[in-house]
Amino acid sequence: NIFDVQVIRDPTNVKDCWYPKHISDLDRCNHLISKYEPDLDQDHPGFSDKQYRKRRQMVANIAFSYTYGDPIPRIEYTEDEKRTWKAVFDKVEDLLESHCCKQFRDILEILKKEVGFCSEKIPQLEDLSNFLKRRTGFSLRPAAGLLSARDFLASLAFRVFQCTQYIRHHNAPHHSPEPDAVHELLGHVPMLADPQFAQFSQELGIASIGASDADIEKIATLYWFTVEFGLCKENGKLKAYGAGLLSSYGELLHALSDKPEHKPFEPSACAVQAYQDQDFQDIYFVAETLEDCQFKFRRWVEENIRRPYDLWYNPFTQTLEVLDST
Ligand code: TIH
Ligand code: FE2
Repeated sequence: NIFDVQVIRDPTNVKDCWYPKHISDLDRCNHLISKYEPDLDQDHPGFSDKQYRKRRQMVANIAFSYTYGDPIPRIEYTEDEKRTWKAVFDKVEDLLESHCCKQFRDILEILKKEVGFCSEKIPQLEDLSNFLKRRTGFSLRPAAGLLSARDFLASLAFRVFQCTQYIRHHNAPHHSPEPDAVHELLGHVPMLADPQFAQFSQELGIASIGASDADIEKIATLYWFTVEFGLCKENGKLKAYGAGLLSSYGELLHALSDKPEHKPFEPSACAVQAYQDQDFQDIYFVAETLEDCQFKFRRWVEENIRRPYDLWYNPFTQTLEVLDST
């Protein structure tokens, strides 16, 4: 079983004494959390579909053999997979004006013009990675599944976004219990092409480097309620900017309805809020603006995350450097 690699590589040894210093060290930041995989989770829509599981493993294998600097291998997607992409894409487009934030709407236009983003074909990671490099310096690398929060957040410090490449099961296009390529490409990529949001994402990553397990949990929770499931205001109306909403028309409708609770974004409350990772959220945090969310997060990090050193990312060498405070 290819998922056994997580047992061989022990993440607990990594955390105290090791963190990625150069972008190529992300080759070692790929520990998987396998609880929601179709092989193990009976509620997964692909659990009883042998063919789906085989396909999933094949695509995941690309990520297992990927190393820094490789072009991301292209995938020939099946007709089923293309239909699933189209079903989500078309539906989200219907909800674009009424439900999605301006940053997302604007960049979707650019993606359509510049890389032929459309409902008819599933974009390739390599093409979108190149697009992002030009826009914000973000790049993508393939991931085999859901990664540990520590590894996933660490990659953000390097402006690297780890992306799954397989497609959700065709029986449940409206919501996937785990990340898939529809979620990454439709939900995350447009937002990572926005300079301010890219900066915020990187700051989440840098805050996580060398943090304690308890702090990682808080930063991951903040990540969850912002980058994944964040709402913001636009001319007094609620809009979605979280990728988990922008790639799930089921939850997008739910999030802006009056069913869930909406709370103002406040990092110290948000960081300890219990979250739902199998179904729609019961609660969403609403930012005044994305800038406001970034400022509040920054202040929270300064006041709450203690580390014996300061770090900054040197983009010329793609290295995290320790700032000597003595
Ligand atoms: N629920 C999201 C979707 O259907 O697109 C995928 C996920 C985002 C975060 C966790 S799972
Ligand atoms: Fe995500």
